[in-house]
Amino acid sequence: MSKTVFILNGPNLNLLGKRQPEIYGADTLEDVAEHCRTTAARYGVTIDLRQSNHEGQIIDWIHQARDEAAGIIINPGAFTHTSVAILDALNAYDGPVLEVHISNVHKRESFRHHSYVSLRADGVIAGFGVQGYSLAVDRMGTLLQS
Ligand code: CA2
Repeated sequence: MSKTVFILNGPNLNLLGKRQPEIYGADTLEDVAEHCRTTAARYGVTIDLRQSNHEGQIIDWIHQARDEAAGIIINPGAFTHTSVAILDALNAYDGPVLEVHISNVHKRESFRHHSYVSLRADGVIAGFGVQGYSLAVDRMGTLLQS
């Protein structure tokens, strides 16, 4: 049976491709899902991409991943910088975790420089635009092969 990777997206990322293209680009989350599926197919991996504006929903999905996902790729949006609860949920997950940010958070306001999720993430990608998701899938495919 093929391995499933959850790609979890936090608040406001449903607006991807619809607002602020100068920061986040023109691709929608559906475009991102399609690119990720193309990359994942090379590794025989299935992608399950989800987005929520609600912290508790993201935590429930991380718990679900304990039984259903071989790895998690997460862009927690603004929860990156605030959520100890998401960090705690990820700490209870055994598989590889990769953190993605579309923008280069280190080039932006100082409150975006700290990430709670990075304390758990096995790798972090920032500032590669939405291509960062496909790069993370590539890395996840490699990690799941070994
Ligand atoms: O760069 C990233 O991927 C972020 O995780 C995006 C978050 C931001 O709070 C983080 O600091 C960095 C914001 C997501 C908002 O997404 C939008 C997309 C299109 C239009 C408006 C918002």
